[in-house]
Amino acid sequence: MEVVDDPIRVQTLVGKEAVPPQYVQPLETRPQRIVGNGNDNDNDEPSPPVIDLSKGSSVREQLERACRDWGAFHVINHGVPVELLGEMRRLGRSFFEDCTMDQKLSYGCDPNSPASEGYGSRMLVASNDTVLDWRDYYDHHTLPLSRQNPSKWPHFSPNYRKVVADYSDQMNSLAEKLLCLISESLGLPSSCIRDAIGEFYQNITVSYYPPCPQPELTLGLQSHSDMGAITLLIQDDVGGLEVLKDGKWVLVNPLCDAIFVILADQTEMITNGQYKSAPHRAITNGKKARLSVATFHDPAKMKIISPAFEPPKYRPVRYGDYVSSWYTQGPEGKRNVDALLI
Ligand SMILES: O=C(O)CCC(=O)C(=O)O
Repeated sequence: MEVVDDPIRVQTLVGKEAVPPQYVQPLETRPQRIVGNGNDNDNDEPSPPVIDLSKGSSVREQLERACRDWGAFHVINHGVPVELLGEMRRLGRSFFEDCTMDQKLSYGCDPNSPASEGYGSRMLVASNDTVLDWRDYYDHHTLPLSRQNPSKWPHFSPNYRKVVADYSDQMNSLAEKLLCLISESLGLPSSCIRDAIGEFYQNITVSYYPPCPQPELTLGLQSHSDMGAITLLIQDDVGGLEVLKDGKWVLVNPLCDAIFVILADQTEMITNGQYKSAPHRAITNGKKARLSVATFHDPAKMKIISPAFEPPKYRPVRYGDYVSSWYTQGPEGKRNVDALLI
């Protein structure tokens, strides 16, 4: 990977009349909707399913349909205290809005080390020529515990580190539960996908999308599918997350107490493509800043991932090699997982 320049913090561009040229998307990837202009969600547009996890035996059937048709869905009655979701959103936003730029930069991540922990602005960018995302973020390395070092997390508020640690625990439990239910929904032993992934490597990324003067030209986050096993995402009420469904971008309506589940590439491979990882992206907003918190659950770099069904449709891959190629070439939708198809 080429050495990238020190990133511009997108927050420092707020107030400009036009976006700098490096943020202008080519015509074919520009958003089709402007959130907040009345065309947020066309009435005929399908919406990702909402699954009530307290509903006992019908949950597996609903999961099966959602995983086959969407690769993404909301869960409610998920067991995570909704106050914790609110606190995570509130403190995440406070880091970006209440800390000075010097305070934030004291946590700056290394722009030349993929997924390095800390405050950053260009995580998914392969080279200096790539169109930039209209996003700043804070990435926390939370699991396994041997990798967790809370002194690398902001401490502008006495609660921040505790909330991140509690949030990590809760997301870990929910991700385990969901992978078990997803295995069962395919007739596999409950622990099948969980065992194939092994110990979770968990990252929590708080993304902050400042108001953008030209939302019609930009993306907050380019189209990608997630690399690992399963992502659990919460957002605020602004809206801007889209998932690709049957070739069309569909807006994911913010549901305050729900958690949005996104299947990632290793789950697609383990299920031999029966369940697909969901391409998604974030669009920007002309007036309001938007916040999301995505919690990624990935295998260890040494883990070899292969399909749990015969005949396999994907070549086995060492997860570390998968990550390297993802960061070297850039995500571009699902090109990395598609490259492993036999
Ligand atoms: O902001 C969002 O809703 C999307 C975040 C996301 O896809 C990511 O962090 O990988």
